[in-house]
Amino acid sequence: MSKPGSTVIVRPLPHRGISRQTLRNLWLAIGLGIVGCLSLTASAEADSPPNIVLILSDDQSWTDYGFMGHDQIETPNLDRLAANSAVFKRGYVPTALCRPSLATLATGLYAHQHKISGNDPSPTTAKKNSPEYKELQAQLISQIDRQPTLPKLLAKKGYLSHQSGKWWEGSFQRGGFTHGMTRGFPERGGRHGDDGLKIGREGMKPVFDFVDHSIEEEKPFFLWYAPFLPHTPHNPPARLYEKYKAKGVESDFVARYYANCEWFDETCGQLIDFIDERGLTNSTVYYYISDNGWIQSTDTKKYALRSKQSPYEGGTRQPTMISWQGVIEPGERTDIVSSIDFVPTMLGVAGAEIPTSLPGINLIPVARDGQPTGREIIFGEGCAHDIADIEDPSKSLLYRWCIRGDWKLLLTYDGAVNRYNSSHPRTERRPQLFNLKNDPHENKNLAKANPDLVAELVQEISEWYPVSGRKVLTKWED
Ligand SMILES: [Ca+2]
Repeated sequence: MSKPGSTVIVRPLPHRGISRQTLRNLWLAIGLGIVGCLSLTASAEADSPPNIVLILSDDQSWTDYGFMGHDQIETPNLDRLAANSAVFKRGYVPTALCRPSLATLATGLYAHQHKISGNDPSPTTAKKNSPEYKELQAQLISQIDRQPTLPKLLAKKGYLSHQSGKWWEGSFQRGGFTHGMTRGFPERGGRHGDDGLKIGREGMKPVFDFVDHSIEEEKPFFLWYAPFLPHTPHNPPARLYEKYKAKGVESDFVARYYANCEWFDETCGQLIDFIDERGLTNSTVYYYISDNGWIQSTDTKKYALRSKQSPYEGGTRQPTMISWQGVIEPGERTDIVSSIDFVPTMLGVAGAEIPTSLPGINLIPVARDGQPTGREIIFGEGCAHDIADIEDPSKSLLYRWCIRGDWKLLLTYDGAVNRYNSSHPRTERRPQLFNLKNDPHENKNLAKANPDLVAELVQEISEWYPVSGRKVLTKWED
């Protein structure tokens, strides 16, 4: 946002008692750069940076939205958000599993860095519910204490922050939230959210009360809105289930999942409308993503292969939206982005320093007006649901992948799986190379025909970070 030259310090007025139109015009002026030759360090110097709302879906495939072209699932509220957003249809999460994916959003780090690489300590290392196992659970949560999480960093800029929905790292305070719903491990039901999981499914009051509290306190706020939706249980209101049956969805399991997607969308609409009714739309930045994919099995409650937990697109691809009315020009962006960008982007929004140790980038310039990101490649990794060694994620390493342009290379490792073996058949141990433009569902492995490209991308993955002690095939072998 800033250019060389004389600096004008822009100080948006406190939230209460200002004209919304004034604020809107101010951000509009900043966004469009129509303030002549004067430079602006708007958020960096602002007394009151914008509010931040993370809307985090849980277990939803990249295809399953109206704005992504689904022909049956209705998501009118997220479609409305998309119409007001920079939409990155080629967004990704680096891991396709709830807990590591959420930890990445909280820390801005990859799983091998924050070390919360799976959902649970492996029950093969200590019997579940034994004192030894509880000790491992506590050890895993303690990883979050070592990280300067986004709520902690935003607190330094005067933000209040609220956790609702999914949260695995103990109580909300452990993540640095000032307010929240989850009591967390070792409390009963504290594995992944306890009371937090009521949000959306049982109303929005805790979030709305927190927003009003922040207005009262005249402080900017950060909302972690991560409802347990469309995640199982797929128990939607009957009106929604019947709607999808009436549309001709044959499988009851699929109809329930589709209905849960719309149920989730309804709660997003309630949140967006509430913020608008409070006059905060133009002083609020929205970031939208899902933590991992889900492809509903047609004849069981479970997910199909190549979705949740998987390094294929059905697990990792996630449309990503950033909305900041008056600043960000809505429209599609073709850049490939990753959820590792969430933390640096929001630190930039808040005018906070972005630690150079973070692997992601601030997406506001590309979101605002399409400036190139300068990044040509993104990376991801998949570790087992059950963590074999809390201090050494490589013991559970199953996959690493990268995407450069239209090409994706996927490498398969021999880390310990423990439970969920059926989610990781690993029937192809050789490199897998896909052209995502021609083959978005990764049906045709082109590795054999393109050895040079495979070697180049293997080199990129090796340089991302070294792995030792794991077997991996990096060349095609007949
Ligand atoms: Ca999930």
